[in-house]
Amino acid sequence: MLAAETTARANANVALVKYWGKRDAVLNLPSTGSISLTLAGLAVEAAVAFDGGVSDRLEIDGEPAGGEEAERLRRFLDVVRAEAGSSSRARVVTRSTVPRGIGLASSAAAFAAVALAGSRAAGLRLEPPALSALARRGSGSAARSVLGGFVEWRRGERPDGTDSIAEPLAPLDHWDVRVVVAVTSSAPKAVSSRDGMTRAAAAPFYPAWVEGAEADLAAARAAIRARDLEALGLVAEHSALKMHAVGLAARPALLYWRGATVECVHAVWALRAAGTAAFFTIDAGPQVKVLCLPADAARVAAALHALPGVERVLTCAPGGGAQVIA
Ligand code: 2P0
Repeated sequence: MLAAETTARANANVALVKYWGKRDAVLNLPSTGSISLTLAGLAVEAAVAFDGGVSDRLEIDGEPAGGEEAERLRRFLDVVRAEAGSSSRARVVTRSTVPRGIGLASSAAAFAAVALAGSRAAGLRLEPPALSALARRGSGSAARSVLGGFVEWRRGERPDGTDSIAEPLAPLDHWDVRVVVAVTSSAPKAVSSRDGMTRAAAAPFYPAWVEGAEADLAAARAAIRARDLEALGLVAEHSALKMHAVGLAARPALLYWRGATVECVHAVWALRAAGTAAFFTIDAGPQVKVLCLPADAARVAAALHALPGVERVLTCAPGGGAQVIA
């Protein structure tokens, strides 16, 4: 007997120590662990019902899903069906408050929401570790969006990935910080994260990237525990710059930045030189995300907004984990 339609909501997350490279591309097992902060307000809601029919019917933000996006969602529904021992086709409707395809982690929020809604709709009640492992199959970073606040996704050692799951590093109320997002381009990115990771893995600096991860993870864990913004911010900048440096040395080279991205980096360093604790990170796109304290968020947002090429600025507080809402 299959459950009726279930709706779940999940937030995007920003990695402070990055996931960039896979040890298994089918199971989305990472070469390194990563640490993130889940962000309030950048959410995806997913309604899923396994209601039979001849094929999966998929709607994303009011439009029928197509192409690679639809294929990826169908493959993920096959994983949910395999876990639930079901062959029933599904109806999936997702609605996003994250601008899509511009490097604001909409796939993390989407696959975390579909994993929760889909597993419940298929009659499964997964605990967070199993839910994280399921979400990971849709998109690696979705493993982290299952949980709220500061989260670590463990690399894991097992070939089946059962130990490559996200764990909470601190409860949501442990430390109130802000992430100010400067959007420098709304154009869809030219190279997907998946392809970027494949290219990076063949780059000459990749072994150094993997080797440095454990030290970065340890520093970030300690900084979060101690609520030490400078320590966390400095390791976040270092992790992001190393990730992008690996891409620069790849063949063909991988450069996600635009001119305004670089201007944001300099603006963050200028804020810091003038006494404001602000630290950037950059994902697989040209947007810049700036970690700061709540009291400094308006100043940081104003400084970024004033830069030529910055289209808009969003300020996000820490957000909660994935939830069933209907
Ligand atoms: C992260 N990114 O840790 C890194 C940093 C982008 C840069 O995870 O192939 O959509 O689905 O596992 O999770 C974005 O990549 O990639 C990402 P897949 P995903 O947030």
